[in-house]
Amino acid sequence: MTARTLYYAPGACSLAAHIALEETGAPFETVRLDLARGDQRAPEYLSVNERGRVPALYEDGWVLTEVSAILRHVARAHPAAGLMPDEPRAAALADEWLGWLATAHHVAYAQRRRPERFSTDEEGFDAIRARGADTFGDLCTMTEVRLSNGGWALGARYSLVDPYLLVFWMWGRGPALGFDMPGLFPAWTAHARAMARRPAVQAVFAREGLTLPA
Ligand SMILES: N[C@@H](CCC(=O)N[C@@H](CS)C(=O)NCC(=O)O)C(=O)O
Repeated sequence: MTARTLYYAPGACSLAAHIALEETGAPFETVRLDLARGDQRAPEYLSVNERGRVPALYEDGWVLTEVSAILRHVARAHPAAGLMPDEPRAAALADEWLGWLATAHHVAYAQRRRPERFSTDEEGFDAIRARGADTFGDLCTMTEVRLSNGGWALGARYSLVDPYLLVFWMWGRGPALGFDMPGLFPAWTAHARAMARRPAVQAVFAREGLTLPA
């Protein structure tokens, strides 16, 4: 049996990997990092992931980072969990979702929260924050349209995309953006509520100390 440890921070993008692992039913351990305290920059963690970010998945002396890579790896390693579609176009659409979420939603949120990553000119930080919030709002609208037929990201079947979508719904609701997600994005909120009914999601939210979408 593979010995696995997920390094995560509560409510961070690592939440997607955490849910996917829990969905497989296979055992794993967790190490919780406090990003506000700077645990991600401590030498012990930099020896796991030299980039100082979560998530990181440790497996038998091997480390994998990047949310989308961990999601794909976990899904492939546990085909019985049904997280990765076999049909080529469904698999391609899953890849499309993962790429979009990682490069658009996550980056817009980083502009909102971490303008110093995008400019050395402190006078421009407010403009970067505002642009990040606007872009994230536009991305929420586009996500809402894609989910407007109801169901999961890929339609009728649950997949590795759905836990990742939940991360960004949570961030939209969170203090940095404070969007009225149920009022503005009802289809995405229905998706978040469906996620909240899954036992794996409930277990992970309890472990991370998060409040389920209501
Ligand atoms: N491209 C990476 C981004 C990982 C990332 O930025 N993680 C954030 C939490 S969501 C983090 O560790 N931030 C800590 C920091 O920036 O110091 C991925 O998709 O996994």
